[in-house]
Amino acid sequence: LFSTTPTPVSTVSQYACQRRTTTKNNNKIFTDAFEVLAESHELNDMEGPCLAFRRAASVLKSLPWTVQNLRVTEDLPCLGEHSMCVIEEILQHGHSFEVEKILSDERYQILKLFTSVFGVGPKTAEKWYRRGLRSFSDVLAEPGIRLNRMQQSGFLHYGDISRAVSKAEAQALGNIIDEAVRAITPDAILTLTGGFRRGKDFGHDVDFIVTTPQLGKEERLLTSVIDRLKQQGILLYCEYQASTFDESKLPSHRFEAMDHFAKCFLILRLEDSQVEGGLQTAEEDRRGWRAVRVDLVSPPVDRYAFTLLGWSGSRQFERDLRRFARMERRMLLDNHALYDKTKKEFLAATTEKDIFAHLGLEYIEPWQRNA
Ligand code: DGT
Ligand code: MG
Repeated sequence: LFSTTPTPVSTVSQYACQRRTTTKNNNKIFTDAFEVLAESHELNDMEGPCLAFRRAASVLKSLPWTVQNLRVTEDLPCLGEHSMCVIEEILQHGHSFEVEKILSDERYQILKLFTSVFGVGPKTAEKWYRRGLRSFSDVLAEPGIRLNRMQQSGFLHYGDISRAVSKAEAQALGNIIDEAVRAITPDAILTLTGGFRRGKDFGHDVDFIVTTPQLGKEERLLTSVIDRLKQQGILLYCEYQASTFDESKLPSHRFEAMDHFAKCFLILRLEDSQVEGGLQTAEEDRRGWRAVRVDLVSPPVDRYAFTLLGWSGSRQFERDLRRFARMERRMLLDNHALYDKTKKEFLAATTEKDIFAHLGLEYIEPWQRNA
């Protein structure tokens, strides 16, 4: 009649969207190790183990306490045998030998170096590595290699854009974009999203959503903003992608696929005088400006909430929102829409809270989404 083994009370959900994860990470020593393992598997095109380590890292990031012995991890979800071994090694020796080995591996180091260039993904990095190229100068001197425009800018501005963007710099860029957007459409909507919306102090880029209250009026907004930035002489690089959004399409299963809204990937010139407290490094101070990566996405206003939720991240939070919707609710969620497969209907939303409510999830604030 009674079960002899008590059911463990697991308070930590396997889904990041049911956990609150601030920027304070009490288990950095473990999550850094898992992230190296995840990246190493990603560079070897092994998606399964890569995601498993990312999930393990994400669970530990959500804990308000530090893991101090292996026993406490037994009730935690998403920690497989391999992850447990890594935790055990770190608890015993202060570091993981497996992780040390990866970090000192030449192939790993070179692939990390190559993929740190804007426009260079794992496939290109692998191709260069196979050709025997081992440094930036090898790549730039290799006769048969044709860099695309994005990669050329990536090398040109490498120093600047591989350096983190501060909150003050993100704020300054917000002012610049705000001025540009408002000159075109005074009632435009501009929202800072990505890592800075989650309360991070630094980011690799600055992400914004721009749209208009009047549906359809957003269609030419982004190209006008780009023209204006060009006229101001601060546009160092621009890749514009026109909208391919089709509202009759069901939400996509794949997280990795980008959304279909009009967007642009930019490199902007930020002047020292525009940043409160000035630019960060001595070299930039001397020069008087730095280059910064900026992404703008422009959805129609009736998709604003889905875009905001989708671009606020973190990536792990987004993956788990979609997985939760599919596995627990028979719903499909992406940056465009939410679809209920049982009712066979789209569920509208004007705020992020509406989307959490449709999914039957407690609302998680942006600063609690650092999964
Ligand atoms: P950062 O910039 O490194 O400080 O960190 P985040 O969180 O701002 O990351 P970022 O800028 O790469 O992307 C911002 C959000 O946009 C991210 O959390 C999810 C969304 N996003 C970015 N890239 C993709 C993508 O390839 N597919 C999908 N579905 N979403 C993406
Ligand atoms: Mg970002």
